[in-house]
Amino acid sequence: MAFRKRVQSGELPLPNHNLTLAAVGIMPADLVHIFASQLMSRHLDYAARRLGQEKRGFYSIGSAGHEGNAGIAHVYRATDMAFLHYRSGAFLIERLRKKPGATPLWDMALSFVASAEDPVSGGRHKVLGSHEMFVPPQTSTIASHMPKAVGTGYAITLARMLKADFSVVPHDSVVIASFGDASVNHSTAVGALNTAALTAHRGIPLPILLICEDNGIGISVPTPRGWVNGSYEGKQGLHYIRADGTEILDVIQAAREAEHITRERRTPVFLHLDMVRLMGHAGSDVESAYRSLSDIKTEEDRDPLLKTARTLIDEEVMTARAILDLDLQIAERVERVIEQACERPKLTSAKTIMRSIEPGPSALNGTLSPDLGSYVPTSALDTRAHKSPQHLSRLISLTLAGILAEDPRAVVFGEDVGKKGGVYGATTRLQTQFGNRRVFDTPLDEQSILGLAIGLGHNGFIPIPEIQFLAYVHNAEDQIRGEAATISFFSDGKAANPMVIRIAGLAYQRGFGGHFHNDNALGVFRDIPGLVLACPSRGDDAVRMLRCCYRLAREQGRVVVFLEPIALYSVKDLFAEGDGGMSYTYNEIDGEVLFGELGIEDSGPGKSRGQRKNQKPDLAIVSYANGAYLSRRVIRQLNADDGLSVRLIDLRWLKPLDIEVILAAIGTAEHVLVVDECRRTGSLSEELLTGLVEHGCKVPFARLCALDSFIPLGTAAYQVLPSEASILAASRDLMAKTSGQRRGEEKSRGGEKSRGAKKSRGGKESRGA
Ligand SMILES: Cc1ncc(C[n+]2csc(CCOP(=O)(O)OP(=O)(O)O)c2C)c(N)n1
Repeated sequence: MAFRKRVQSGELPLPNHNLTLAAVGIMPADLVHIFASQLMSRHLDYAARRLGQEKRGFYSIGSAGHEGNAGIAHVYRATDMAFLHYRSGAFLIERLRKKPGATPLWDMALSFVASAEDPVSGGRHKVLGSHEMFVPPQTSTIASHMPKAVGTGYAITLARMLKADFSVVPHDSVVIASFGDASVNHSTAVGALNTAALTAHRGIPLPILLICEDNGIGISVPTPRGWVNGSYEGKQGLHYIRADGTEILDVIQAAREAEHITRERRTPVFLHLDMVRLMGHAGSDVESAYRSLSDIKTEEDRDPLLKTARTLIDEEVMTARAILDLDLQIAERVERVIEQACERPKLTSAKTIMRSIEPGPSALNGTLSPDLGSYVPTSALDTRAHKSPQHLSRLISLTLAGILAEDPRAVVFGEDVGKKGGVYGATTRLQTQFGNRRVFDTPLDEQSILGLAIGLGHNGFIPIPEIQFLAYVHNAEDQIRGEAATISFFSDGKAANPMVIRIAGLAYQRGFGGHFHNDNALGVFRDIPGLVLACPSRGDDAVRMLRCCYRLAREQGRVVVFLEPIALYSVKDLFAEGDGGMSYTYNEIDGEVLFGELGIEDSGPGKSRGQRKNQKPDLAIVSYANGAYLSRRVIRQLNADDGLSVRLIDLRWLKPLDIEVILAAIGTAEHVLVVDECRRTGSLSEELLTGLVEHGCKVPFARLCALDSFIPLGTAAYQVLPSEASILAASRDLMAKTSGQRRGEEKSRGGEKSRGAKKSRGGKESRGA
């Protein structure tokens, strides 16, 4: 092995600095400790590569060449939360070894071989992480961890300002994020770095160390020389420090300076470390395909292990012999540990794999917390609002006030939620009541908003971020999909990113048209494992559902999306002007809607209270949000004009859908119409109808969806959305067809075969408009 040969022969790279242990202020024993971490990381890389070749290990991207980052782990405290680049293995090992009795090699080996005993992900992925040592597990998406690292920095500041006793890390902590040089160009990184700089520029303390581990290349594409320093040296709001990441004394010296600035001055530092990438990008990478051999050789000459060995020898801390002995000893230990880890059990059941992502409805049912609604306001204005009928958006702000009052961990933030009280008034007066630390405006960047939510959750808060419009969540989708929602999976349930993301969305707005403010697609949430999607269609439900959503986040660590139908925000009446059918008095709304609980409303002839139980509804309309609102109005007509008894089933909880519960609610209804205001393709009605069919539902059904169109301006929108007219028509159509069908069946029972009868059963889909 080149390392051993060169230590033996004394052919070690010359130092490019004149630092000494004494000048840097590091004890010899500490340097030996760091060196051992570097060696462990390197030998784990060798082992991972070998395991990959033997098809016994997985995902062999390594840390070789980046081991200088162990010096940063040495300088920073074990409670400084770290979101790591996938090449920060040596950092992690040095961090883990700060804990007495730690077994970093064993822990990491279990992760490499995907053993179910892996203490971090439980065998789900090779991750760099440790719950106990404040390293949230991180896998491979580059830059996606940076918004949450910035968010965690803010969360530390906020906890300190609020003197929060629930803070996970000490109030003088710093957060650390490492990333590669090509990653710096990712818009997620650019956004996070910008938010960090902007926060500092606004004079808000932000204790964050941003480490660019610059090896000059991203897979095969070189980063232009001078690009990273040219972009970040002297950038407003960021303190830039550069060091040779292959020289351990240089790293330690830079880390000490960075530590002082981040911890004492609480200012973001951009630490730019020049690294080398050894052994190619990953296990299967043939580096010689895109890099000259002489370039590869030059890099190898800068091997940080050779350089630490040289420093140890020059400073007479270790002899070459002792270094070789230590290397051999670690190599053998890694070998042993890896072989043992290969024997440990793997994950073998879907149930175990998924145990940390399945919401547990039963855990919440029956344990109402009326305390979330018991807030008594002090101002006359708010008292009046509590006691008088209010529309949806005001009821939401009153509910948020109740939550903020009851739980000091709750924080509300987003674009314009502060002074303005939200574009539609859903956060009205919250900042006045709870101050600008608990209710605040954020920069105009959805990734930063959601990253902040994740970061706040990491430090003990229960964040309630707002995304201004549904269409704009797509700008930041990965922060939900790839980050917030995955952490319980990759940590085997040891970590969570609790949050209730409030999103104003869906169509039917009058006066503020066009696609982006009326987006009607939920597909982005529907396939995210573990995510809960709630969507009320009336104000009293919104209050009671939002309370439950908050508890799902607080008590189960769930990522919850609370989708608020914009078009219903200020609707006061249901059937006629002044009837107040969509207005509710907050003080009269008790408790919660349980997770998964449907809204069931029966109406029509013979549907008086006493008779309901035994009557078969002629029709069940299954809907949600605006669809439920429009259906309520149509149902009144169906009751009065058509003499039909109708059951409205308001889904309320759009993900997960519990088909058995929905089937039970349909009960004995003779027809089912699904009214889904979202686009036909990818809409939840696809899943709903598939589920009904799979469960053997024999009731004739039809589906009314929005068309696969974007939403145009003005009244043209109604051409592509379900409307009262189309709901009415679809209901009548369904009833008429099936009565025709029944007549046919009766005929065929009388001896005459009807070919059409069977075919029409099961319901032909209706079109949207
Ligand atoms: C968002 C995203 N896009 C693409 C990739 C595929 N990918 C993995 S590593 C990498 C290069 C990263 O280079 P750099 O940031 O310089 O880090 P290095 O690997 O050199 O340490 C790419 C493109 C990814 N993991 N994530």
